[in-house]
Amino acid sequence: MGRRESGRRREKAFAQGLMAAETIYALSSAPGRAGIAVVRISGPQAMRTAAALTGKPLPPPRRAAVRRFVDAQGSPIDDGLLLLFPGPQSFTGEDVVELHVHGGAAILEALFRVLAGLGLRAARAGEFTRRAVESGRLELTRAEAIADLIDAETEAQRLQALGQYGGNIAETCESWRDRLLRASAAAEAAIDFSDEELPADLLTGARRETEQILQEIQRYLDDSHRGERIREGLSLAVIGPPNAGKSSLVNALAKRDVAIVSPHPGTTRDVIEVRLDLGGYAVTVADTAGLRDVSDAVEAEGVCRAIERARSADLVVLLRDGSSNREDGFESENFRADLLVWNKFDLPWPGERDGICISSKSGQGLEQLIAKLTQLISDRLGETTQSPVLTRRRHRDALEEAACSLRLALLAPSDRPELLAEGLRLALREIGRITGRVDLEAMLDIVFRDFCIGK
Ligand SMILES: Nc1nc2c(ncn2[C@@H]2O[C@H](COP(=O)(O)OP(=O)(O)OP(=O)(O)O)[C@@H](O)[C@H]2O)c(=O)[nH]1
Ligand SMILES: [Mg+2]
Repeated sequence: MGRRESGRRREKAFAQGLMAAETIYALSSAPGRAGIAVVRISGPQAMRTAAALTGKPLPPPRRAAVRRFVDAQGSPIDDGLLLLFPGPQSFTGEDVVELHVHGGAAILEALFRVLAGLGLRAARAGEFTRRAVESGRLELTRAEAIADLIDAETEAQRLQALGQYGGNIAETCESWRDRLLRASAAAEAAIDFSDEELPADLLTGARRETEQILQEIQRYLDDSHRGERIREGLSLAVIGPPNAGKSSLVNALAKRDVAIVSPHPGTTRDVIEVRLDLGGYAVTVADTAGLRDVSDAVEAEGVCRAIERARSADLVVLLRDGSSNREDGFESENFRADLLVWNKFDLPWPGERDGICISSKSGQGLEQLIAKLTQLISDRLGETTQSPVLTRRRHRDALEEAACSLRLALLAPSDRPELLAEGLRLALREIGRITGRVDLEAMLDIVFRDFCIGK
């Protein structure tokens, strides 16, 4: 490390030390008019602040007390509840105070003015959770799970985030860490001591354990990105000939007018996306231009985009007009689609149709279609209650690096235990990064980039 670099690190550590000593506050409930607003305070001045705000003896820890909150002159701000969580048994590990006041803009404005007057600082996005991680109260993966819980829009996302908050990934990483540390100790011993001084199967045992862990990590990596897909949502493309009713179907699924519908073939030109909750899964549904040979340059571009989207989507629904007698050229065998759906069931049909039959207009068959799509998604993702999954690119990258180091470690010849030890060391480092045991500061910046204020 260069001198400048080390100087910068010292500066950063110093600034963080100062920051940690600051007492912070934030509105932890949603902004806007509300019955109740929860304001959270964390830091060394928290208890003193609570006393100054109430002018009364403080209630016992974790017991709600009704108090009148007052400003520096003793003028009332509002009546509410006061709750104290002395550190280190608090969310952040510091002294934490919660004020439940009425959720009005003027009350909060007055309260924040008093808090600022007492020398407190408004919290930055994610700062409470960040302090919890820094004080060792929370692993990084559980901090990420809090952000995911807040952002969860669907049942699958909620269950997955809850599982991660419960320690799914963290516990697995910790157990790999423990086992790798033991294997590592064996490899280090083999470097320092001669064969005669060591148990005969010490190194073979360490290698066997390394192989086993490598297999387990590989199983996690081979999960077809299930966790990331649940978190970020799957993509579904609706494609088909012009006028089949693709835009009408997307509107019916979204229960609102997202795309323009008209009797003119070639209405939709761009890919129009809408995010939906389909049977508990987050899905981005794409309406696309009707596929046909066209000379119009704009529509041709739309057709190209539709095909591209169909190629990249996780699921493709081919929608055709069941009422039409005319051949549309979309025989399912020459077109890759996960589901064939016939539309316009409300009109007279020339004959039996093979596939799901719906009417985007009347809503007939839509429930059946949604059930079928949900089943396809869940088949693809597996049950959400199944074994823990990687929910972020960050986890996957670290595990891929760890697997790579373990593979190299296993290539080490038996008379070169130092190579085995080095591979294990590198793998340990990568796994430690997932939970924040290693490189905590660097990881914090990455993880807390997309947090909200008051968390
Ligand atoms: N009777 C009936 N008409 C429908 C149904 N779904 C759509 N339509 C009509 O079919 C016409 C075309 O509908 P769109 O949803 O615009 O079709 P599209 O597949 O998006 O067409 P393009 O964007 O041109 O590719 C409109 O006049 C709709 O009102 C249905 O279930 N029943
Ligand atoms: Mg359309």
